[in-house]
Amino acid sequence: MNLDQRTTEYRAYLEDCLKEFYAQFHDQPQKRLFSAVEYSLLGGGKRLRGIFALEFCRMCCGHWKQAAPFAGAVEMIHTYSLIHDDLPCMDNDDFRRGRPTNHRVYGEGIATLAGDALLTDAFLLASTARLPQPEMMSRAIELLARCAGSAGMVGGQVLDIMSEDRELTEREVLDIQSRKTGELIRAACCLGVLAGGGSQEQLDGAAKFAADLGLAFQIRDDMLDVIGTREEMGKGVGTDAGKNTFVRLYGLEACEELVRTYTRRAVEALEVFPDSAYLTGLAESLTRRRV
Ligand code: GRG
Repeated sequence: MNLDQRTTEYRAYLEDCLKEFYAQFHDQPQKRLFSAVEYSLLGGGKRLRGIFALEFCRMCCGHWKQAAPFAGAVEMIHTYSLIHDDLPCMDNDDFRRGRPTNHRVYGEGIATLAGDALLTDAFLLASTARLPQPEMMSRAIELLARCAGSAGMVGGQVLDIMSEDRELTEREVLDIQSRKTGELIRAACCLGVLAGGGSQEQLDGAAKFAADLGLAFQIRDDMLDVIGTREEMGKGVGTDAGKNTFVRLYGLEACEELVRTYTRRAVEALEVFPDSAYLTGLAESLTRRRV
């Protein structure tokens, strides 16, 4: 197993699936909407959430392509959250993934609708999955909706906005970030297990991996806002100053140690999978990521 080779293969396959999904709408007259959707969806990104879905499926002995509709769906929901997060009514950011943000190119109205379309279309794509146990489909859709919705990612964003003018406790920051970042990662990992026909024990392992990896990922994200450069990140840095980040809570040095600790815990949760070498390597590489 070569880490870079498998990552490249997964990314290329995901890219094709997403392109193919939107190709079905190419005869529709609302071309500006699809242009805005594709601008953000096919405009780069690490594709980590999609890769998690494909790899968890493979680790459960399913063929990884079985998880493609779920992998595509989580990438679409992730992209919608970034488009909306960048809007003037949210973070008001001008750059994302090395390019002007969606609303800077298409205007706020179309950018908002592109996000709405991506969220809704994600469920259309997810509905095309063919699970080894078809009765698990409703569980999969419920999981995706719960993780992305009001008690998950959107809920985390709301709690974040509501607490902008006060300093949060450690417990509150952990709760908000687990929802904002961790829940969609949990959906990706657990949907991969469902697509691969994994056991309840493997589903629990995937959820535990996601919870710890999500925190490691967000702590590193907060660190990169301080130590990263705009060129590396493809977006503005230093924009979190004064916000309730992990760096504010613990300081840079302790954050570095925490990223390693949460990553180690995430990797430990993979013991219920027979071949977790690729995912272990990927998780460890994220502790050093610069983007
Ligand atoms: C419903 C109006 C409305 C807004 C929703 C839910 C939401 C907006 C925003 C929260 C999601 C968010 C921006 C969380 C931060 C997670 C995070 C670390 C994003 C960056 O992920 P990467 O590094 O990005 O995986 P790439 O570009 O590589 O895909």
